[in-house]
Amino acid sequence: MVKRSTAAVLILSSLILASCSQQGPTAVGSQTTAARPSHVVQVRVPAGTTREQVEATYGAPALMFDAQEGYAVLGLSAAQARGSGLRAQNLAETPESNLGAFSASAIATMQGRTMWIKGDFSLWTAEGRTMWIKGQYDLIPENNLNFQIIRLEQAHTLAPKLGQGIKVAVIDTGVDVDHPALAGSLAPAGEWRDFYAGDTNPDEEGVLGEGGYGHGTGVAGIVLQIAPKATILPLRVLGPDGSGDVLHVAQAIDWAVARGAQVINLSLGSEERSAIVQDAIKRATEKNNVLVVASAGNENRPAISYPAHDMASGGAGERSLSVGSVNTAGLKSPFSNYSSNLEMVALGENVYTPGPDGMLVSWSGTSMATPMAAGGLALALSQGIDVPLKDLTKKMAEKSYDLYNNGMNAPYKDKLGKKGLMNLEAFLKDVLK
Ligand SMILES: [Ca+2]
Ligand SMILES: [Ca+2]
Repeated sequence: MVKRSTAAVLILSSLILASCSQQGPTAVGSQTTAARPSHVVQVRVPAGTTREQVEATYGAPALMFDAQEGYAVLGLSAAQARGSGLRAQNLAETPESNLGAFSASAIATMQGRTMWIKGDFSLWTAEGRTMWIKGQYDLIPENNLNFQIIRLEQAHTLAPKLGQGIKVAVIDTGVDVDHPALAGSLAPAGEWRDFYAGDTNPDEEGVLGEGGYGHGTGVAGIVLQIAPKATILPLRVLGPDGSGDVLHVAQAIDWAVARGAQVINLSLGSEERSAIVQDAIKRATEKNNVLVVASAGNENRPAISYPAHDMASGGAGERSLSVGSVNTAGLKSPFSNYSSNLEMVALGENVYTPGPDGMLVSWSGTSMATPMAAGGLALALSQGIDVPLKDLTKKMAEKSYDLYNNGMNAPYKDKLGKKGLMNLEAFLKDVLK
């Protein structure tokens, strides 16, 4: 199980995970086949209506349906989205293009090497959840500087429950469910889901160095480096190329809420606002008190991706946090999107984390900064907070380091968060009981 072969170092070229449309895969041997319609649209459902009635009314399958909440999401063909073949055309909302609308927010892979060559793996097992023996950051020493900057050691002293009892949903490419670094940290298998393929096993699929393979494992591994006793709920919505559908992202958010996730990590984004995904986030945050973090995206644009885009203000601003990336000098990462509605940044360059097949890999992207925030929120929640839950994400942003002193980051003034870089010690001192 523990791989001790000679460390094969694999240098992989940088790549951008572009969002692109794709044909739906056929789920082999799975319980259900993933629904991958061309378009989706949300409709209101009057009280007492059944799913069958909705489907009969529109002549389209209701792929999400909740009569209590009063909504259904219909899967439409391209022709139906254009206005033919749908029985009821008085749609309140415009059909959204479904396929491949979201993509993982990691610009770069990484060096990959076999993990655990130093024999430290026992620290990752179910029995030994404490990451940092003797206060030294020596399990993945490449991360030491990153973690010193965000004050992780002090955070672990302040929040010794280390995320215990907090379920963090990682909605992503799946995870390597057999990785020794995740052993004992995953939610019960009955709660796992692969929305992309339509089965119950969210194991990563793909080839290391291609597309999004390993992205979700890396994200989960970062959450656990910050909050070593948190529980990861792996939900797969992104395919091997790192892109995924509106429908699956929305379904996964609802699923995470129903399975008791307290934090949802979305290291993914889209240039288009999805009303369906926004509504799912609203149900999570406003109705169910779940905290949602999302990445700003990696196109070096003066605008951040959706759903992060809508997390700064209004009702959608509470219990949510948009996260961009800076380097260890506090300067904007070359890839990170930036905007006056970006709330905070963390460290997203060359972050080392578990990869599929027992590997250790390094990634760069706002995708890597985001789970640092998710882990920090899990630390706070496990320890018990002294502020209203709705204010917790705002506090995290407020207690971050100022990144604009002395003209620093001048071209991006107030666009890497009002303050800037996550500081877990200052955050926890402010919010813990
Ligand atoms: Ca699967
Ligand atoms: Ca917010």
